[in-house]
Amino acid sequence: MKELMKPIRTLVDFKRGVVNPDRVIERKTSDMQGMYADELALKKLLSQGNPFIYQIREVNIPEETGHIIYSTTVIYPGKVGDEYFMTKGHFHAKEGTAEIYFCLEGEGYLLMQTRQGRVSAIHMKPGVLGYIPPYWGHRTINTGNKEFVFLTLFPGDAGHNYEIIEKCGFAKMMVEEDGRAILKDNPKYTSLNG
Ligand code: S6P
Ligand code: ZN
Repeated sequence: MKELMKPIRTLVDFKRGVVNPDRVIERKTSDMQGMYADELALKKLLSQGNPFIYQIREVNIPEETGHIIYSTTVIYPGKVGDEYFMTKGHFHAKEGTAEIYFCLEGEGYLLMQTRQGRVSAIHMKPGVLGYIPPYWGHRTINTGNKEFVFLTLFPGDAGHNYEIIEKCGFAKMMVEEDGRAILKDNPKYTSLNG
């Protein structure tokens, strides 16, 4: 029998996320190349200091069946052209695994998409829990003017597949128009089915 793992106590600050993470992953503008519709606006932002877009604060949990991995993400406020700061987005490598997102601070959208191009979006604000069913790729977008912070929980063996989104993008994008966040067709989207 495997040795029993010890229980873990994690302190989560609603404004900053996991207080003492084992690992912090930072994504800058340069990590998001090809993901925004307005490539000139992205280049401009790169020349203006390559700002951080988001940060993930992770706790060490074994990436194995039976475990539940959890972490917090902070997406900073900002835009690339008219398009709001967002995460890269991914499918789980084991696509039949679900995930829970729980908003702690700020506001934004949880944008989801199937391999067939079906799209769904949930407006997130503190207290809203978004359930991502199996087989839905997911990306989050900060449409507010302060940090958008959320907690995520997913099966230990889910894994991540970034390639589909890197190759095809999302069918929809979230842009500011007349001071409001609206969901528009993404001109750069290419369907997986050709
Ligand atoms: C992991 C979960 C989140 C994201 C994080 C950053 O399954 O969905 O923790 O990893 O929000 O997004 P991304 O797309 O860069 O991994
Ligand atoms: Zn995920």
